[in-house]
Amino acid sequence: MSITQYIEEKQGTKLADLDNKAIYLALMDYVKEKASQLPKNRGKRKVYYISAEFLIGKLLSNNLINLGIYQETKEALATVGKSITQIEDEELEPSLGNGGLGRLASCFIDSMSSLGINGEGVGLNYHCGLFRQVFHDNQQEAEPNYWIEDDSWLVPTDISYNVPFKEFTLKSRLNRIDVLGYHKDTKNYLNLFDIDGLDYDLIEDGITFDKAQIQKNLTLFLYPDDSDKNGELLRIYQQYFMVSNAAQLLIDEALERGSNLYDLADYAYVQINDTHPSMVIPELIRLLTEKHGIDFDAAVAIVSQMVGYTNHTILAEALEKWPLDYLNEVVPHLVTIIEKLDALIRDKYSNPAVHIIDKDQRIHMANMDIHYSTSVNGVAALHTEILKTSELKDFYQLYPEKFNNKTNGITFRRWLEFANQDLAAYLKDLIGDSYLTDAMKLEKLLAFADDERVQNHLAEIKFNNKLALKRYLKDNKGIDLDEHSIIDTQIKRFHEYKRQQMNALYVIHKYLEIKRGHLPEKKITVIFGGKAAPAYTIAQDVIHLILSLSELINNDPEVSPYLNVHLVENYNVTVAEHLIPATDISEQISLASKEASGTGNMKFMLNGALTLGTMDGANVEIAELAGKDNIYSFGKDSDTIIDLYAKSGYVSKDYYDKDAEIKEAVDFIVSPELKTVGNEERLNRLHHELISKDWFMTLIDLKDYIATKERMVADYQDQAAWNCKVIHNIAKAGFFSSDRTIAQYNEDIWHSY
Ligand code: 26Q
Repeated sequence: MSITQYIEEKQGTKLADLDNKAIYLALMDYVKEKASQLPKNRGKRKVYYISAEFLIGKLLSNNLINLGIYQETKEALATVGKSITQIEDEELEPSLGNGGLGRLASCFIDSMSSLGINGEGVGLNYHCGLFRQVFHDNQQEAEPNYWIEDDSWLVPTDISYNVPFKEFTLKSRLNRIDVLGYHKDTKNYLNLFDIDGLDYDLIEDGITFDKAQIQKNLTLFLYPDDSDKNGELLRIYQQYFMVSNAAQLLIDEALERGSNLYDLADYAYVQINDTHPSMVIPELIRLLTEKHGIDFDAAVAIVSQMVGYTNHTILAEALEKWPLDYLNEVVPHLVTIIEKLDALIRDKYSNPAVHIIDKDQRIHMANMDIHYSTSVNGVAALHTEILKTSELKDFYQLYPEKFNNKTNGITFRRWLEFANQDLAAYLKDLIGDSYLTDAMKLEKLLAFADDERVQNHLAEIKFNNKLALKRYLKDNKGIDLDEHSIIDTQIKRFHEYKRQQMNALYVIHKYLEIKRGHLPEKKITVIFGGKAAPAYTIAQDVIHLILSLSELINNDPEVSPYLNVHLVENYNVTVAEHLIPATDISEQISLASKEASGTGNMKFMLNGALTLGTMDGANVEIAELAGKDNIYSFGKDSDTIIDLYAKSGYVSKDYYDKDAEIKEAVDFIVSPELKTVGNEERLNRLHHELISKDWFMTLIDLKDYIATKERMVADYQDQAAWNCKVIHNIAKAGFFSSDRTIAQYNEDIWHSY
């Protein structure tokens, strides 16, 4: 039944008579009904991908594409004078994630469905999710991000579990979202557990709320402020609620499919996405022993055969270490199990670095994961090497066979087929559409690298995407984009190690050059997008610096014809889908060794932007694949940086003192010009931070960064050479398909067939 017929039959009305919202809702129902008829994937060993985040993005268009009815829907809408973008605008973007880790989980569930793997996501249904970012006085403010409407993609189920905490038991309910594969007639689920009795009235000002009322707040926010003890306890409540539900679901489903639980590992595999779901290990052991009468040692052996741990970071502060006392307050029944797991390790190994509970009575979640799992993986080749040789060295010596690399990937359905429809169509003309299911086929493009017609056509597509971005930014974000400028984009969470501040210093340098009369041949628009954690002061200061620069520069008639700066409010998946296809320069400038992988870097590459990056994370693999001549690398390498940290050998003030250009740019942060638009306290603090500490070494790479960016901007003038590089990048992006990543997880870790 077509959508037009569906609306006539189901709703007794005509497509032409519906407004945009009603059309959106009708299309959602239509897709949900089609999805409900698809059978679940059925491999014997089912994968449970447990994650605190799923940054799924809007679902309508993606589902239409995967069902193979996107074009016909577009055409049906055209007959009543509507465009599908108008309808997409009606959908609220789910707010269940924060950054790379959550977006990766979403690409992975898409790929599991597209490959027909029996694999599901398990997480929480946060009603206000991650905060909505708004700017006031050039500063970030946080608001609740309600995203669940009366009609949504969530499908209620009657599945419910009792989750026992020390003081009370909380009943869960499960909502599901169908996860469709690309042109597949089977599906999987994203399982999102929730509580009844959530109370929005607990929310006070902005995103502050009464953190003590667990029974009413557990699924209100993702990453509630944990700067006080109540906040930390709430995170433990959330994590335990998530994994207890996952473990109960997994055991129930295995029993239903004939497991005797001693063979549970034949029926289930749990992938732990960073340490947030680590409590699933003791929880599974608890359920097997207390509820199902299996003895402790046998339960440990069973669970150790069905768990894998993915590490996404080497930043010490992100590796969770929960005080034993806190767990005792929330889930004392897990503490006894964790103590036993620790005792088993202490019997075997005397090295305190590999114990689970440290001398300060803190539980190292990653350590528990590594001991009681079959697999430990990093998310890019360099990252995995750093884990093996430095961060997790002691563990690598114990279990070399567990360590493996799974370089991240992205789903090409969302990040090419949907987000860049003109490029996708042109690629089909040139090389056919096999690249959609076999991404390595993109290499066929190499044959056209020097073809002037193809180069020109790609440039035209890029320009049209800039025009589309201009419309989007004008209508939704109050930004006036110059479509004739070079678009230089840095989109990611604000964090010092990602070094948005280095990009801002380039902007200052350029501004001063223009003021001195050194005018660039081509205008540059530097675009930022991203949120900063509300308690992360320096990251907030960097946001403030960029917003202040934006006000100063865009309003300066001498400068704005050559340079613009924008920070897009409330960056999310939808914003990324508009920015990435329109971008020329992809900023991937983290301090080498600090960015585990990055996935935005892959999206830009696939969409024909050239990378300006350090040799960090997956940038290293991008450089190897695309060829050194086709990306712009700069900066110190990871060995040098790791060595500098080991020797405490970096002194930012030395760089500031010895180079007039660096000093000039840094000092502009506290200049009278900037202080007229900015907040003195924030600017002073950031200036001081850069000179006196600069923990993530902004100044060490600044000169090289500026020089490389200038070379890049100059190279842009030779459009034939530039687009030849673009073609090399697109052609070699196939490796970064999440279908490849997931096939490798399955082959090496999950064995789900
Ligand atoms: C930890 C403790 C307390 C509160 C919060 C957290 C916390 C929350 C979120 C720690 C880490 C995260 C998210 C990490 C993340 O997104 N990492 C990114 O993962 C991507 C997918 O693998 C990589 O590409 C990025 O390099 C990595 O930064």
